[in-house]
Amino acid sequence: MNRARQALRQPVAAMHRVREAPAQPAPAPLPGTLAHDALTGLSAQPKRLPSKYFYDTRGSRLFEQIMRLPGYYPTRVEAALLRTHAEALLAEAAPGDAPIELLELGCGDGSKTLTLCRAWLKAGATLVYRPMDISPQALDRLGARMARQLPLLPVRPLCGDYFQTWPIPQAHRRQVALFLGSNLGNFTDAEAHRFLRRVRVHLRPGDSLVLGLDLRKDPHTVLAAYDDPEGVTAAFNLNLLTRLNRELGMDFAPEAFRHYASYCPLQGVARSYLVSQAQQTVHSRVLGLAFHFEAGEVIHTEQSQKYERAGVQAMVEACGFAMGAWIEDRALPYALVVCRAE
Ligand code: AVJ
Repeated sequence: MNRARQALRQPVAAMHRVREAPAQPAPAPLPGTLAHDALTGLSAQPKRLPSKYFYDTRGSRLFEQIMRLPGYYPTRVEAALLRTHAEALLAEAAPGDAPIELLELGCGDGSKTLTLCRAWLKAGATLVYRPMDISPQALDRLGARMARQLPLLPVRPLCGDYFQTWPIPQAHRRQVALFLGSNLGNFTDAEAHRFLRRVRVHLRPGDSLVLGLDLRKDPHTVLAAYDDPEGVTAAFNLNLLTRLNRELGMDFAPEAFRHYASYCPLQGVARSYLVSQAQQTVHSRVLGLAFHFEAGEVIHTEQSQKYERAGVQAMVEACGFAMGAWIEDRALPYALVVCRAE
């Protein structure tokens, strides 16, 4: 068989990642880094990039803009639930009057939690607020805001990976962990289970985890939350390419890709993609590699699971929790779920 025929017989996947001959071969990136995840994801079929890389400085600012969009209901609905049901939540998540260590996993800008803490203090709780985040800047901003708006609340931030910085429980304190914003929905099923099990390992009987979860609803409503006419979500999605250009020396032309959002009501999953508008090849100086795109080929960049009650109950029970209170907005289905460590 001649060489040309052999080349034709190569599997298509092998042709999608072209190793160029760099002056020096790039060292294999370490697992858990952007370089590693981009290399793996862009070599895969279909291509994917992890959504956790959305949140650089510009991405975080764009996400704050998303949270103010008229169509992005989760933030507003969750904030209203926390405001309206703060006392019920306190009674469910931390019955009795032991002092509470409130651990917020991923702190965001803290406005929802500010309302919650104010209500809990007013209800007589003894409370220390421990926002956890990998971004020191986010924690600084949050700390300053809390000091201004709720000076009576002790705030002790924890910077780093949740499970590496998780504080050792104190005998007389109850830990209440908060994981809001339907952030759990970005995980695959397997990742969500693993995450919940790891949280459970750190808690003791009597402690609890409060989840904020977006629920299944009219597909039009969900889709509109991920495909705004203002184009903010598109900019948020495309910013991932700008980040790869900066951090991996890539040459993506963001205008050569388009944001595409979908919602599958059967699986209850919203998905976001970047669609290549032409056949093109993109290079990375850092990786010493090129990646080929067909016209219309997609990079899968995010999934947001929408839940239903039975599924949540099965999931939290499989992870060692008992499902406690389920506080739901009926108009725009969204729930605060108290998961009790037993
Ligand atoms: C912060 C992950 C919950 O999935 O709804 C918003 C992020 N992506 N619009 C979500 C997001 C596009 C958001 N989470």
